[in-house]
Amino acid sequence: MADLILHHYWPSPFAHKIRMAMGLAGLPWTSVEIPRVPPKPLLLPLTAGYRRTPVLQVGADVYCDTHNIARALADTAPEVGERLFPGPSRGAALVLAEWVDQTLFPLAIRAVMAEALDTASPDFIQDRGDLYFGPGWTPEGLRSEAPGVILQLEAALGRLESWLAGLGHCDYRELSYGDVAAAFIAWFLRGRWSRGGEVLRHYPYLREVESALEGAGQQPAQEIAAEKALAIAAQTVPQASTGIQCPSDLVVGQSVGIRPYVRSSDPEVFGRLRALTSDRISIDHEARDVGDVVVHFPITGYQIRSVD
Ligand SMILES: N[C@@H](CCC(=O)N[C@@H](CS)C(=O)NCC(=O)O)C(=O)O
Repeated sequence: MADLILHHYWPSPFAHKIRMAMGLAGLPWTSVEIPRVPPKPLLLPLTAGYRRTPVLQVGADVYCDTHNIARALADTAPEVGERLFPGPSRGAALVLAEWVDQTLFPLAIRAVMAEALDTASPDFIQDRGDLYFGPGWTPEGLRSEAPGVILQLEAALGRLESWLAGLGHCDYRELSYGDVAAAFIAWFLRGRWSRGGEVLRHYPYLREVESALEGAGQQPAQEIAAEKALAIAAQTVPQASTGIQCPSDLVVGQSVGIRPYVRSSDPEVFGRLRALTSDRISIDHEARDVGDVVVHFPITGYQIRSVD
């Protein structure tokens, strides 16, 4: 198997989730550090314009979004899949991970950003506000909603705690990707929100999962420059198969547009459909410096349309 190259920056909570997942899976990985804000000229040729973090590159196959990346990691070998999703834990882990990202993270990012309004650079605030809250958001609105958001955040953390309390883990009897998906929120709140440490004291099961995964996967096997990662893509042939494997009107070779199904400033990404399954869409993309690559997105959380 080609090296697992993670395009990321260290403070990214979603990248932290994938670093922990690779640690739990026992997978060595290669680090490429990318900028925290656009422009990202050495990332976008690989992703057809998708700008979020992290992105996993395996040769000339490029996986966007952590849910998609987690499944790609699990598919690298049966024993890796078993470490990420032991026994029957896969369904619970993926459902919990999606709930964390769709319900808990939007509350956490609001609490963190409301506080960061006073300290972070205006450019960073504008970029992240547009990305996470969509057009029309205002700093005043974010600030005035913060107390209610924090109440919701604590209620959601309580719900997560009651899930973990059942078995001490997300599911089954060992750590799984579901625990990784819970731990990254704790890592984010503790590190980026002044009240994080105090609030987390009320959730001992979440803290236990957080400490069980502390440090997991945070040491890359090697670090390479982004230029080298592009050259690796250019020298490699994509491995992704071709075909439509679920009921759909879409056909191989047609143009499609893909963008996150949330109010945000994310650009739509375009490409020629190469493969479609019930949980992944793969497009052919060609760009200078990388040649032909295949970019993979998950289906849930993304809106796909035909643009022919
Ligand atoms: N649904 C995406 C969300 C990823 C995401 O929002 N990542 C943040 C960083 S933690 C991001 O992209 N921030 C803007 C950027 O890096 O340009 C996933 O699961 O990968």
